[in-house]
Amino acid sequence: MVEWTDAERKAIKDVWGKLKGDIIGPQALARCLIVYPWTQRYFGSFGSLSDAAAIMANKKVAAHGKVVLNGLGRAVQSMDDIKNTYAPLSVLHSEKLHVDPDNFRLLGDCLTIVVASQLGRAFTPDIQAAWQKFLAVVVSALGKQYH
Ligand code: HNI
Repeated sequence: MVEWTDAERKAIKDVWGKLKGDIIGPQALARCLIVYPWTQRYFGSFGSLSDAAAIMANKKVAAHGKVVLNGLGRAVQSMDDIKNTYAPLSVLHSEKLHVDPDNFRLLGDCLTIVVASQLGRAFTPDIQAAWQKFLAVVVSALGKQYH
């Protein structure tokens, strides 16, 4: 069971409150597909992902980026039970989508970069530390149902 300090809880809720999900989600997913091109293999039904411009302009990528960010919102709302909250999502990514769980961390890193660029100076080392801990818990929970 993960322990959160009051400062960590506040930092994560504050960051979440500042994020423009409609922008951050699409940007993070697009960045992941561009920086780590092997992640494209799971999105064969999304149309053209032929280069960075195509990925950034792809409406299905943008829509799915919002879905992923909404999924992350569920973890923010249930910080004390992320593992159980994410159990069905973990099963889905493992058994149906067959997503290599290493990719969760890669998407998380892209998300952090996009968050940092949106928050600028407000993304202090302390805030980043809480945010990375939160993402590490999310990544671990998403990987829990793999066997
Ligand atoms: Ni992911 C579907 C959340 C990482 C590939 N993913 C979802 C859905 C949510 C979600 C929510 C929709 C589920 C449903 O329809 O019931 N995914 C998340 C979260 C992370 C994540 C919170 C990490 C932070 N997913 C990844 C990664 C990949 C990925 C890293 C592949 C590289 N996800 C998918 C695919 C789908 C998906 C593929 C199905 C898309 C579709 O609509 O066909």
